[in-house]
Amino acid sequence: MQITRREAIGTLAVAAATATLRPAGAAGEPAAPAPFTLPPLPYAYEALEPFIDAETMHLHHDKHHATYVAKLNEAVAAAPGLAGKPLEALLGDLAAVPESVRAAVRNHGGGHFNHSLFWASMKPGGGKPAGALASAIDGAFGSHDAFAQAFGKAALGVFGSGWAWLVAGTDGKLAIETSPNQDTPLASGHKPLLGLDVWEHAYYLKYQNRRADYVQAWWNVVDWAAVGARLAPAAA
Ligand code: MN3
Repeated sequence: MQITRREAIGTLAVAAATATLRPAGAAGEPAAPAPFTLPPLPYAYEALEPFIDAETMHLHHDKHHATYVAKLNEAVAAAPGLAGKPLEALLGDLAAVPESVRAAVRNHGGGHFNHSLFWASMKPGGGKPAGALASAIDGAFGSHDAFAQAFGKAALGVFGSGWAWLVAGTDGKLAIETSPNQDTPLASGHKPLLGLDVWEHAYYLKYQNRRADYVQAWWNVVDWAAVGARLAPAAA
């Protein structure tokens, strides 16, 4: 079997990268296994059709989200003091994360957190807010339609890549906010209840530049029961 020069170089590069990820412990044991894992989708890839297409779900979950998880684990492995800390704690106090890995934790840890919440905020069939959540939305925004309009406007206003959020603030009141890149509401002490990914990778295959159509379609697959379940702990 012939090994091309390119393959040989690739193999060496992988070996070198692996070696740097495994600082020798006293007994030469490999570093502890990285703790963060890619959660499986709670539904089939095609379950959100026709609003979100299966190909986008495959790429978005299996490639984009998986990469955030892998790079977050690399960052945590490079800063041993972070091992075992919950992701929410890291993202809620980025100043406490060593500067050498702070940007990586912010970007890839944020990516992991945001996407985990995103998958768990959708389901086929969607629905409408009910109970305490519906009351809180009416109280904060006047009506569900007024909320949806304001949220959509915020989502369309995100310049470049980012997220639109429904959050519970430190006072427990509901609010709409946006974040750039993979920044999370946790960084400002807010509890995210619902997030919409408006990076182009979330919609470009099906909607191209029509972000407004994507936002409008997304309302059909929001799992309001899941959002409502986050409300009680947030307000407590
Ligand atoms: Mn995304």
